[in-house]
Amino acid sequence: MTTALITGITGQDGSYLAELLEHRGYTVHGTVRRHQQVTPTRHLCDLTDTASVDKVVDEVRPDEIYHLGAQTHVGESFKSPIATFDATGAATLRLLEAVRRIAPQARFYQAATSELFGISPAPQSESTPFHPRSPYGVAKLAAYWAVVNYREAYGLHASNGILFNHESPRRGAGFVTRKISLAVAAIKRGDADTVTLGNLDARRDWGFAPEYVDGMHRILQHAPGDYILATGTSYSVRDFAEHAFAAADLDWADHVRTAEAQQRPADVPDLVGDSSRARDELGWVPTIHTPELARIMVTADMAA
Ligand code: G4F
Repeated sequence: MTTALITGITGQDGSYLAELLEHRGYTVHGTVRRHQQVTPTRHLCDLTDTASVDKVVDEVRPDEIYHLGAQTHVGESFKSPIATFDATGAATLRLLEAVRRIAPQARFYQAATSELFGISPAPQSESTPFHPRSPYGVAKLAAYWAVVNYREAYGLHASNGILFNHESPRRGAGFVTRKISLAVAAIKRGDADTVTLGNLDARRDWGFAPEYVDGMHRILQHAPGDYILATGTSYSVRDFAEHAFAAADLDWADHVRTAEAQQRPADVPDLVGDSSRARDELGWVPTIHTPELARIMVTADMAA
């Protein structure tokens, strides 16, 4: 039986990935940050503490590691840049060091991100230059190169999945898609009348998270390398709001307000991924695009 270790197992991607791997016959372990959540397969682990990271790798001795745990809020990273770097950049190095010393045969997946591309023009592929625009992006850039370095220097089976935005009804409320879908549901119920957003012009390539965790698994079954997962389509935040409100028979323009306070010191204007490599080498093909995604999220929040 194959044993997997997922850092960040309680997050959107971690929860979908755990379900997928268990369905495929894996024994799945995960790291959690709170004592109350500890079970025989859920290990208390602080990714900013080297001894804690070493301990979990030693206890689990995984065949596959999916490193998803991080401080993943881009806006928040401007307020806590150093804590973000530690939990997102240095943590990856801690885990790679633990793998190199304790479980060098383990396959290692790192949750890289389209935020690496920042202001590089769309569409972005694996050969597009990186130009991150936030402390989060900078930390993820360090993590990306740490994975490449440990692959080249020590021969680890280590890969980066450069995932473009991927969402679902399990997405945290601090991300723009879920903020909008929750607001639509609240407005429809009569509990609110407006939602206040920041940059409506930012364009993202939004896909459906369950399809992306399948891509993560495919990446680790292949020779190590770096892969983009994206739909290849681009919509603005305004477009997403329009689709989400329309799914509840509402007009977004009646309910969306904007405020300077929601803007970031630097934003990423336009992300559209070219995932040809993943399609060709992994057979990974996403099927859900932004209009359907918005409908799925709004329907789930209205039913909750
Ligand atoms: O939903 P967002 O916060 O996601 P963002 O910044 O693209 O990052 C997400 O995707 C990355 C993959 O590319 C991950 F690496 C990362 O961890 C995270 O999961 O913001 C999307 C866009 C931004 O341009 C932001 O400025 O929406 C804009 N936006 C406009 N109003 C807003 C809001 N974002 C948030 N969170 N809240 C708003 O009110």
